[in-house]
Amino acid sequence: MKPHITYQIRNLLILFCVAFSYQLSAQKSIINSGWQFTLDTTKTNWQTINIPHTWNKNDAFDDDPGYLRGLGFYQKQVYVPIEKKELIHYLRFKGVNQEANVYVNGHFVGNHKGGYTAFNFNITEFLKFGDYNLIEVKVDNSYNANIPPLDIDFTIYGGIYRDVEWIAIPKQHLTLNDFASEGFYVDYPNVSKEKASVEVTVFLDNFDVKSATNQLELSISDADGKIIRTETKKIKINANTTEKLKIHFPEIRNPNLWSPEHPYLYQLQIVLKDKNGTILEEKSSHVAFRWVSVDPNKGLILNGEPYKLIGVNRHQDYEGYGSAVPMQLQENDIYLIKNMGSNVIRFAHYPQAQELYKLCDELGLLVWSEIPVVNKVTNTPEFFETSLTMQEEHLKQYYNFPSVVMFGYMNEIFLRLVFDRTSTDQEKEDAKVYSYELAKQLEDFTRKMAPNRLTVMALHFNEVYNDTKIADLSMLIGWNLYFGWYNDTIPDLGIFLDDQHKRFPNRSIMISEYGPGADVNISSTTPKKYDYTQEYQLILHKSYYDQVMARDFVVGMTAWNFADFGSEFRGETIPHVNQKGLVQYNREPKDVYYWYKSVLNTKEPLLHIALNPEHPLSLIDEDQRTVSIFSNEKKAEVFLNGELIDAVTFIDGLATAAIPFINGENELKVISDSQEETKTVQVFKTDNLKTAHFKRFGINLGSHFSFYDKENDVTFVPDRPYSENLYGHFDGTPYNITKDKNQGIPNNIKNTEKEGIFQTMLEGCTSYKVDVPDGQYQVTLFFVEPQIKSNIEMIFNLTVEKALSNEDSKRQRVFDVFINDNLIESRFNMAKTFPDKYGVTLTSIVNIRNNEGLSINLKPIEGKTVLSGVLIEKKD
Ligand code: GCB
Repeated sequence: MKPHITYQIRNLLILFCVAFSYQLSAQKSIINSGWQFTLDTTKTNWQTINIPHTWNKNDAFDDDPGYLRGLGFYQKQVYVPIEKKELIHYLRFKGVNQEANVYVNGHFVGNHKGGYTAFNFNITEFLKFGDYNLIEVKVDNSYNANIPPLDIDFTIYGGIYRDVEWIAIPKQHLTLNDFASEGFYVDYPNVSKEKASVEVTVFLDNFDVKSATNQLELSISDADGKIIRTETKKIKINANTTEKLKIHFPEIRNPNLWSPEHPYLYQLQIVLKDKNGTILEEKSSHVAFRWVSVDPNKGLILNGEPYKLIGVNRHQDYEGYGSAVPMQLQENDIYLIKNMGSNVIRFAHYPQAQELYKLCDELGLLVWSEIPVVNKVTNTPEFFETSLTMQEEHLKQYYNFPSVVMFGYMNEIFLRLVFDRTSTDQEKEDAKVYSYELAKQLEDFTRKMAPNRLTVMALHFNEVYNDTKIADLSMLIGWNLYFGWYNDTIPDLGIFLDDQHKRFPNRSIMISEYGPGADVNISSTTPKKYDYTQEYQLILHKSYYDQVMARDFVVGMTAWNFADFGSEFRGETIPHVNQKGLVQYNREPKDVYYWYKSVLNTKEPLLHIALNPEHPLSLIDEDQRTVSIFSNEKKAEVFLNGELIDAVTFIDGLATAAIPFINGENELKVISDSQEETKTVQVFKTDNLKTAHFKRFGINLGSHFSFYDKENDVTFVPDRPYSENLYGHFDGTPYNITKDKNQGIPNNIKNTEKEGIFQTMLEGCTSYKVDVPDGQYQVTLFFVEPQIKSNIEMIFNLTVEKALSNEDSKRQRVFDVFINDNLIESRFNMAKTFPDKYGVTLTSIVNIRNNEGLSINLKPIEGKTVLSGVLIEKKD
């Protein structure tokens, strides 16, 4: 008996202690694991998933146009022990795209609109203690005219894609009800080199039915952890009320100033205690001393000195994950951005994970943060209210990150208006008025709520922003400028900037977006506008950098975009992806990333040869190939296959060397002052195909660029007019190639990942010749019907383009296909056979004899012929 009683007492004691400790301190758990999820509205077919989660990570990239925008259901059982009855319980959702309805045990708890800010719900009254509790979340990512963003160039991935937290907290605590903020706000009434002051405003909730006396202890420590300031406040909070407290710290003399080069952080600690001195809750925040302003002539002024902003925009999605990206990968982005030498990030077009802002504080990156009111406004009280609430959440949730220097609220708000072909003139005028009205409300609200930040708005290249005077609202204007891509030419940038500065001398401006699309598989020795080559990307970025650096009045520039990102309807050379990234969708750098790094990051030595060892090079009738080398050092020596061939000097991070590659394997080595890099590439080099040895030879018809085809491990060479002993066309013209666009057809080509070959083509070619040696070959011809109307044509288009008429889209082209006089396809008619733009290949085995070479003849019966590519594989 005795031991039994002892056990009972011991157990009771344990229970008591546990219950006691539950009552005393706040607990936060991340409840991401093991949710049930279904898309089925009958709420069956549940599958077990973990958060972060999105239901669009695959369907936004497949061949079917569109992606699921609708309802998704999540549920989870959570056991809440009886001992937690005395606590207040909150669910915190850090990001649910885009509308959430939350239920606990069947009771409706709350609704939240907007996919990029956090929200908290107090669920205490719905809980069963000592029992399982069913949490249900209905998520909707359908188009909703009352929730921004409406119409955009990025995929709206549906789902609970950021952490879910369960917060169990004593009855007195820093409020969780102030737009899901931390319940306190750090301000800096004045900061200078000599002194800095800190003021903290805290909101305390008392959920008890009786008043409580609490103690609030605040301290500031320096970067070594030494406490340099403390303040203590006793406070009585009445039952069921919220109390506001302002705490001023005595000035700090000679503060360590924060900047990207010197990201010195102090730490604020807030401890809430009950009247017995027991800790109820602890919170902390970075504290950093810096001051920022803008000057229309000198640009940004940071801590009293002009400071040029050079950096990137960032979208949050990632190859293979959609928006549900593990935090580690997201944080790596911030390291990559910092290592490139950036000093600024624009989190476009929406607030991103708070962890990233924390890292920007720590690493030293100035931040522009904004809400997704993009391209268009709906003129309803609901849209206005949702936008303002979103901005309130945004400002309050991100207020305490000292890296945030700019708060934005709108991007290219007249984009749709300018390309709108259906509204009446009056409707368009009205849109200008109500969009301005929302901008004014958001601007005033932002200035009031965040008085020490710069307000900012991004505009697209159009006079409407000046005419409506919307461009005069914010303290800083960001122009999204695509000269050399959507508009005009690269040097037009400077002309535009000078003109704006002259006409609006009191305005502070920066370039908030710029950049061309680029595909690492596409390359050219003669890069052209809108061709997706990495070479053109480099030319454009380099020139923009020079033009911005030459103008003191320009605050700076943020490249569009740090990484390629998902935009479902885009028909780029990688469909569904916007390819303007400095790094690829999987974050592997493109060449231009290294160039930026060589100019901007002077701390780490860098040397990079712009050659991908996995891509074989084809040099046809080309003695040497110019290769770019990036370095932040001064000089380097270049060796080919062990022999010194050149000595180069780096100017603005770049040197080029003409390399006389030989046929076969080549080892290119570059040695600079402190580093060396070697790249080994396979080269197919010939000036006479008849005597050349190759396994595969590919030609990209109708195009000036080469395309690396991973599947066949061959680089398709650019097209050319026929010359003897080589290859080329006798007639035909490149389809849809203009001086401004060199992509061919801007569409997803179904059934293939070789858009780089299919999108460009020769039209009207009847005769093509390749002078291969005698032998047996497998010959594959690549075709697509360019005029079949895709279900969704390129709808995000910043140029006014004629849509295909139905007549055009039905037009048929019928032709016979011959290889060396053998009819291999009769009455070939893709419009008749395929409902959409399919990548179609015809493959035949061909014997070449008597030195006759390979001839491809296309005989038109109706309309003009088309041919996109040729692949020749040696069989014997
Ligand atoms: C813009 C938009 C951005 C687009 C970008 C583009 O001006 O602000 O959302 O993604 O252009 O790539 O066209």
